[in-house]
Amino acid sequence: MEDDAPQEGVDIIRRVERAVVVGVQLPGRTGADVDASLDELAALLDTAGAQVVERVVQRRDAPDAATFLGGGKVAEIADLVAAVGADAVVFDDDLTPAQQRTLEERMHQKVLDRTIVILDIFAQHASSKEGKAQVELAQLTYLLPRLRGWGTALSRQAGGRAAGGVGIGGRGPGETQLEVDRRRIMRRISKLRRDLAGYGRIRDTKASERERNQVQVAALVGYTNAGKSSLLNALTGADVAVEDKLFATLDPTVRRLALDDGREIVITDTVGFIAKLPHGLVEAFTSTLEESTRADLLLHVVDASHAEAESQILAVKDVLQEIGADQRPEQLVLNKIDRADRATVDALARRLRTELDTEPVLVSAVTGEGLDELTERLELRLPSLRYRVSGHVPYARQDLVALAHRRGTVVKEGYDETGTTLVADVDHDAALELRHYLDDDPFAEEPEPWEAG
Ligand SMILES: Nc1nc2c(ncn2[C@@H]2O[C@H](COP(=O)(O)OP(=O)(O)OP(=O)(O)O)[C@@H](O)[C@H]2O)c(=O)[nH]1
Ligand SMILES: [Mg+2]
Repeated sequence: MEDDAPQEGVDIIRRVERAVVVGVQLPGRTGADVDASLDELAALLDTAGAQVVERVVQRRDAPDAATFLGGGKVAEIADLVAAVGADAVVFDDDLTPAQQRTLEERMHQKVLDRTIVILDIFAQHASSKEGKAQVELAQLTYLLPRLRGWGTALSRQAGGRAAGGVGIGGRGPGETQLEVDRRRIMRRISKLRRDLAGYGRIRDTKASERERNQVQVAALVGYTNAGKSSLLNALTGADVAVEDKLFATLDPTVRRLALDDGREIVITDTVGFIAKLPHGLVEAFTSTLEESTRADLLLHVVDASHAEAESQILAVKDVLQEIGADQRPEQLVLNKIDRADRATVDALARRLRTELDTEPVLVSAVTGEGLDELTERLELRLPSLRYRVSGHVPYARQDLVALAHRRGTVVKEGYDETGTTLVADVDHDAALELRHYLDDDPFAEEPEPWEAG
């Protein structure tokens, strides 16, 4: 029973106000790379409600196995933390549980890494039941190997009542508190995995309904804050919350869009990606992200006004590969062109053309510039012969058989006394014209196209 209790996320960052951030410049990374990544960490902390008071960068050939940084640097940061009155040290790279523990001992202050910051933002923004379960799963997976260092206060908070109410008879003979906590958290993790599998099945059902109705899906994907939700709103008149914050959207939204050729398609908006996206989060959000692996077209939205636009594109491609969506057809959309100067955007588009062999569309979700071109591109890139129809066309309407040949692929054709039996793959409009002679109405579950228009 207790495992069903509603859970609150671990709010580590909300109790951090002033952070010192630490980056390491490893071979192959420039100082500018590290700076850009620290800028992003600062934005993440800001979104999470904490402020960066000091930055430290160390150049190293490799991270130190025990303390990530060198011993001298660790002592220096400990002094700095005391001097500026910081209440946490946040590393831009992931620390192992042992490194984290050692660093906390040496610096006498809370030590966090990028992953826990991202997890915390997700915890603050999750609103649906599924989203909350996904975040909690990711948090507990992160926490489990760190129980020893962070002590029971945190583990109880993270496991909520699952890890909490151990006072009364919770502990078996000879078990340490740590073992009890670990066991309870593992039980909670199994429960969350089961729940999430259930949500996944509901999603499967909806997706296969769409497949049966032959509705095509374009999925908005991209770096966090690129303007995915803004584009969804601009294209479909949806009212998804838009914010100049990272990871504003966690719950997927699905909206219909009528194309000029009469087709109705579906556009989905989902959680954004980021460089060094914690693996546990990807795993926890698999079912949400699978929405993109199924899409007929990925609309990869890029903030063209961002100095790191290109590395963000590559980071998104990495995540797409991780979730198995890298083979989907992809359309790059350079957004926020109202904010960038034209020469910069054109240069970016040119590089993408030569380096990635792709033709980006330039848009602004705010001014509406380029949106017509984007819908045209959607028409072009969504395969149009989506309707497998079969039926019997009377001889008086042989013009329709001709139409099927002209505008589609006829798979099977036969003749009897009254007309032609036909199986064909056709586009939307041809299916509409053939409609009354078909065995099954391909539009049965869609709104009447002329009403929707
Ligand atoms: N100037 C300008 N700002 C934009 C444009 N599109 C989005 N924005 C702004 O960029 C910020 C992020 O927009 P969102 O639509 O929330 O971005 P998102 O990709 O959905 O972000 P997450 O859901 O957080 O991953 C907001 O402040 C938007 O107002 C645009 O074309 N031009
Ligand atoms: Mg969004």
